[in-house]
Amino acid sequence: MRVIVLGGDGFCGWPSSLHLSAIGHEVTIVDNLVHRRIDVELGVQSLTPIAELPERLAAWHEKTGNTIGFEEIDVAVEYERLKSLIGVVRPDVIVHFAEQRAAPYSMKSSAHKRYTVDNNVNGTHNLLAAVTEAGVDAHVVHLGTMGVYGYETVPMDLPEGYLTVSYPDRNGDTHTRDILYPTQPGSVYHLTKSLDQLLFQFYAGNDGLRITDLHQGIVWGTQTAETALDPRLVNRFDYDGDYGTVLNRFLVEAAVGLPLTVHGSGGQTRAFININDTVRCIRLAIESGCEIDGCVRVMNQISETHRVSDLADIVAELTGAAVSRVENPRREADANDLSVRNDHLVGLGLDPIALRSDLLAAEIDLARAHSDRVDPARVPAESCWNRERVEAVESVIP
Ligand code: NAD
Ligand code: USQ
Repeated sequence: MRVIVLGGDGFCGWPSSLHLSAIGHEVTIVDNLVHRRIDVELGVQSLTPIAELPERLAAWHEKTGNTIGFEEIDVAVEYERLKSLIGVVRPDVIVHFAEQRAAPYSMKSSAHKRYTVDNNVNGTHNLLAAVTEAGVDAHVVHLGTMGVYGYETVPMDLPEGYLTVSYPDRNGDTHTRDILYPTQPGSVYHLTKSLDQLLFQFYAGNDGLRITDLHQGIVWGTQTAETALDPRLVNRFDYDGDYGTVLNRFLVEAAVGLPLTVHGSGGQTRAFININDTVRCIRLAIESGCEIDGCVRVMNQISETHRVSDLADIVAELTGAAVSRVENPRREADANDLSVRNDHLVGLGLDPIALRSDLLAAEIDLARAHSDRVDPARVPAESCWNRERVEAVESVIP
């Protein structure tokens, strides 16, 4: 299949692009390289030394003989270029990773909130409008987030996208329908993913676009079979207080002798997925896409759920690291239960990778190998969700 990967230079997009190319798909990456500029803005660098994208692509060709195309396009701004590329490539599938994806970054200031909304909502809408205007029957596969459901404890396994509701009409007869699960985003970033859902619902209904929205959990791990082929293909690994995600942060903190930064009580339960499963799920979503008809297909892309404090305890036991309970900069429930259905992807063949000590140990080894690249000053999570959180965090600074 011809596949355009929007955001193909990023943490999930790069290994997915390589895997799709390895199994014979014709891949074109679109990226405006903004995450590399955000690294400069934040004064951080990926734990792993990532090559420039042209060098990555040349290394891939050298190692495998496969060619991946690249177009530097800002999908949120350069609508005409995006539309024309879609018209020329006539892709069977467009995978959309190209969004600002860090919740703490989205909450740093009004400017960061506005950038995140402008970038993510315009990017998604430009894509849908361009596919429609170009008249190309491409299956759009979007990376959404589990965070659209919110994290209040509910007495059910979270369904995949839709909630079946029954309600009485004015004659007292009962009607049943599926509605989008009520969203409860916990940050401006998660809010943009909630807005994306409405854009998808509209274009699926109005223009018959074939759309899969993958509600992904927190990704952990770094390397895949393809990124491990050559040091120039290494995947990025964010550990800093804005872009680092919780388990990858704990692994780096442990590797460099810092305490594990558990926010609040650590009772937050979240869904997780290893990067190797992310890549498999993208393949499964793409290769099963012809069956979609009429409404948006939503699949929960998760392998398992864990409580943050349990993850800290597992990493501490493996490494002897200290666990530090820090004031939570986020406005979120201190503790929640979470149980999630992932029947769709399991039904398509996903065999989820569970957290295992050998996999965690491999990540810690990787972090130790690159420990000279870790800047301890960039580890604390300093982006506070609101004034009340600023005051709470400042009140405990010694
Ligand atoms: P990332 O920041 O590493 O990758 C995103 C890529 O998109 C970057 O290379 C960036 O330069 C590019 N990009 C952003 N805006 C763009 C624009 N306007 N035009 C062109 N390119 C643009 O993030 P990631 O971790 O790879 O996440 C990819 C997607 O997966 C995101 O949509 C994110 O919401 C979703 N997701 C990620 C995780 C996770 O834990 N990393 C979990 C769930 C969902
Ligand atoms: N946390 C800590 N200590 C840390 C960092 C985080 O206790 O050092 C806590 C947070 O307070 C939160 C939980 O860990 O309760 C998860 O935080 P995270 O940064 O790992 O995840 P999140 O902000 O939700 O965002 C990440 C990705 C995002 C994706 C989302 C999936 O950055 O792109 O959408 O995971 S999900 O969480 O399922 O919505």
